[in-house]
Amino acid sequence: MALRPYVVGNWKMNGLRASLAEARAIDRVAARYPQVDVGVAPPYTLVLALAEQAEHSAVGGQDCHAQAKGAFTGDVAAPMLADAGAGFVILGHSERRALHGESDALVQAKSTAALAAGLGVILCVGETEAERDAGEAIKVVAGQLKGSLVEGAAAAAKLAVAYEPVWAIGTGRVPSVEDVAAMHAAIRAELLAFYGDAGAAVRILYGGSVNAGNAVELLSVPEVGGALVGGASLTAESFGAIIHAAS
Ligand code: G2H
Repeated sequence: MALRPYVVGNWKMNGLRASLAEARAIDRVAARYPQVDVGVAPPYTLVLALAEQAEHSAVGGQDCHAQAKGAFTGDVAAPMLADAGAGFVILGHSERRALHGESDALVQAKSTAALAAGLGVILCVGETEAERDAGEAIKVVAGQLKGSLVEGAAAAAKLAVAYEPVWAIGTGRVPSVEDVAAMHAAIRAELLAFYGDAGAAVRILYGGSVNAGNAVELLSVPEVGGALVGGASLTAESFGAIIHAAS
């Protein structure tokens, strides 16, 4: 099954109102590639403004709470993201798992909340360097999927999985093409086992030091259906080159 390429920028904790101009430039690039689904996940403070100006790209959150509302100071709920114009949310990013202690069960609860709010979910998984060195990368990622996927074909239809090896994030290092291919094939197998036929339509993105120079090679790997991009998504020039590579 040929799936539409999906390229998503994760701006992490970067971006002020001045960045709205860069987002407009990204949106203009997206307009030139209607065959590619393009998304940008800015900090919460910019979600509404980006969503109001975006015409050819989707806007997403980088996290959400597992509850729809309540006394959770500092948190943002999935319905709030949807209300601000977000169409998706990134969940389970390794920075959330490492710095905020997020477990697979919490990521699953957040995914349930996001789906209930009508948001698409980009579920991040990935092994640490020690886990890869121990030969356990595929086992670790399979465990993360089993622990955090939400059941049902409706959930599968709103899901993308992002494979992001922790040791490749922001480091300039990327796995070999063979290792990416093996992991993406393993993720596809897990999705088919969990969702049945609906698992074939879930896009599997690669993330971790994707840039304009390596995007063509990474995106040509079987089962790599797009990219989750951090640093290189902050300018329309570099992100645009990655969108072009996906087209
Ligand atoms: C991985 C990625 C975006 P970067 O976290 O999610 O960031 O491309 O900077 O490694």
